[in-house]
Amino acid sequence: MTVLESYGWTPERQTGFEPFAERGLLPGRIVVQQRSHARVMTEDGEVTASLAGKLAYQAGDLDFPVTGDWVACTHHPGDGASIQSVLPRTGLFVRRAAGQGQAVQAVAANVDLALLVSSLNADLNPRRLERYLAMALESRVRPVVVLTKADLAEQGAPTAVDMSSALGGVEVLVISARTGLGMDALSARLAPGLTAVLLGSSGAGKSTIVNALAGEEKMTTAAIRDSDAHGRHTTTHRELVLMPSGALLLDTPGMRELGLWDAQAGLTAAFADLEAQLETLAQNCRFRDCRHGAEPGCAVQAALREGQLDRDRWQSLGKLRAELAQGQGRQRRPPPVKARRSTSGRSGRTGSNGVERG
Ligand SMILES: Nc1nc2c(ncn2[C@@H]2O[C@H](COP(=O)(O)OP(=O)(O)OP(=O)(O)O)[C@@H](O)[C@H]2O)c(=O)[nH]1
Ligand SMILES: [Mg+2]
Ligand SMILES: [Zn+2]
Repeated sequence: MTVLESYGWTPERQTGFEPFAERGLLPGRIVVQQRSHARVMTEDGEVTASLAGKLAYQAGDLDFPVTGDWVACTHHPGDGASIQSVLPRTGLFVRRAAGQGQAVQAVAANVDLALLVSSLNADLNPRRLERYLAMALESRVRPVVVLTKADLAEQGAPTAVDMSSALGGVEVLVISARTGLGMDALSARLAPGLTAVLLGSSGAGKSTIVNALAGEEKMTTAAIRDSDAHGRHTTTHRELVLMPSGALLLDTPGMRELGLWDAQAGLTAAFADLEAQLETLAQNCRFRDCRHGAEPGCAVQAALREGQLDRDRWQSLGKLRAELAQGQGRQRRPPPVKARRSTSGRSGRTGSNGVERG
C-alpha cells in the first residue's frame, strides 16, 4: 500500500486527479492546517506547504483548505510546496464561527464518522451532546457518542442505554482510555482508511483516545482543572493521525463556543422522535393554535406534568430552535414548539388566538 492509500487515497480520486497530474501537480492530504501554511502528507512524505496566493484570495470560508482535505500541490525539493487547489470533498464537518452570527466555518474535511466525546465525570452534559449531534447530522456525518473516563464514573452515572434513549437512539459507547474498557468496541468502528473526527469539550479526553489507539503519545494531553473539571485547551490545532490499525483520527481542540449555524436539518433529525410525539400530542390541545404555554386544555403541558414527555429535552429543543431562529435573522418565536394546525396568522398577541377546535 502506498503512503497516500494509507491516508485514504482511492482509485476514484486518482482518476479525478488526472487533470492536475497533467499540470505536474502532486496529490496530498492536509494533516495539520495552520494560518498561512499546512503540513501535507504526500507520496514523498510530509511536506510543509504554503497556500497559493490565488487560492487564499479566492477562497470563501468553506472553500478554504482545512485538515483532512485532499489537495493538489506543486513540490520542488529545496523550494518548498504550495497548495494550488482543494480537491472535491466527500464530507465536511462545519460549525458556525464563534461570536460571528452566521459565518460558517469548515472544521474538518473528508470525514466519515464523528466521535462525540464526553467524559463520564462531573462534566457530563446531555444537552451539549445534543448540540454536537445536531452539528454532525447537519454535516451529514454519522455520529457515535463516546462516553469516556468510565473508570471515574460515579454510581448512578448514565449507562450507554440511558444516554442513547436521551439522545433519540444514537449509538453510544462507554469506554475508558485508562483501563482499556470498551476500546475494542471503539476500534471496531474504525475501519482502515476511515476518517473519524473527535469532537467534544476541552478535557473530555479526545487526545487521550488518539494516544491509546496509536499505542504511543501522538498528542499532548493535560490534566483538567480540579476546581471545575474543565479542560485547559491543551490541543490547539486540528491534526489528522494515522493509527496502526489503518484508521485515521482527526483530533480537534475543545471548542470554546459551540455555535449552531443553519442546523435546522440536523436539529430535526436529532429530535425526530420528540417532534413526532409533540405533533401527536398537539392534536389534543383544546386550541388549534395552542402554543403549549399557559393555555387551558394543553395536551403538551399535561404530558409534561404526567412525565410522558421529557421536560429537559423539550426545553432544550426550544432553546436550540430559538437560537437557530436568531442566528438566521428570523423573528424569534417565544414558545418552544409552534402549533402545527394554526388557522390564523400571527396576531401579535403572545397567547393563543382562542380558536377552539370545532
Ligand atoms: N481516569 C481517566 N482519565 C482520563 C481518561 N481519558 C483522559 N483522561 C484524562 O483527562 C485529561 C484530559 O485529557 P485530554 O485527552 O488532554 O483531553 P482533550 O479532550 O484532548 O482536551 P483538549 O485538548 O483541551 O480539547 C488528562 O489528564 C487525561 O489523562 C480516562 O479514560 N480515564
Ligand atoms: Mg486534546
Ligand atoms: Zn398545547
